[in-house]
Amino acid sequence: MLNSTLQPLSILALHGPNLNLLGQREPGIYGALTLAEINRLLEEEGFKIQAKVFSVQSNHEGILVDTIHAALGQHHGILINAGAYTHTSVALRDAIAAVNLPTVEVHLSNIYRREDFRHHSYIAPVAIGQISGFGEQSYLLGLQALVNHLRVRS
Ligand code: CA2
Repeated sequence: MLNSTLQPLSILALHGPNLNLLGQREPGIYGALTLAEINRLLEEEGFKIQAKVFSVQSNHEGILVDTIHAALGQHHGILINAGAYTHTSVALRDAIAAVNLPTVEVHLSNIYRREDFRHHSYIAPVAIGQISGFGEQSYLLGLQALVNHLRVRS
């Protein structure tokens, strides 16, 4: 069992399908930064607030589920952009509920200004909160909110 009063906190940043293409396609929707650049920003922000951020990206639902399971006992919280699985995956939702780690859902785009099918999130009901629409800032705001939640709670 991890003791969340110990410094620094350990955070899993989980990126879902197609996010490996960031910076290469559709910059008008998802911005110009690559995933590696976003991960670097997360590491830098984490350093400032004493949180070590470990980033994983997968295009495969089962790997994302396995990674969430493996987070138990390894990380204090999860920052997740589940990509399109946000709108389809009961399996990801169940995995987050099962490990019961504080989880913040983030999206680069504002999913509520887009197609109707993006308006529903299976993750939202098992997340402590959701940040959507601020590009890479969504990740940084989400990290700050998650770390603040973990520190206040402990
Ligand atoms: O806005 C977000 O962060 C999304 O989670 C991104 C997902 C989308 O399915 C969600 O509705 C909202 C899509 C990620 C695809 O990423 C790409 C990056 C570059 C080029 C093409 C896709």
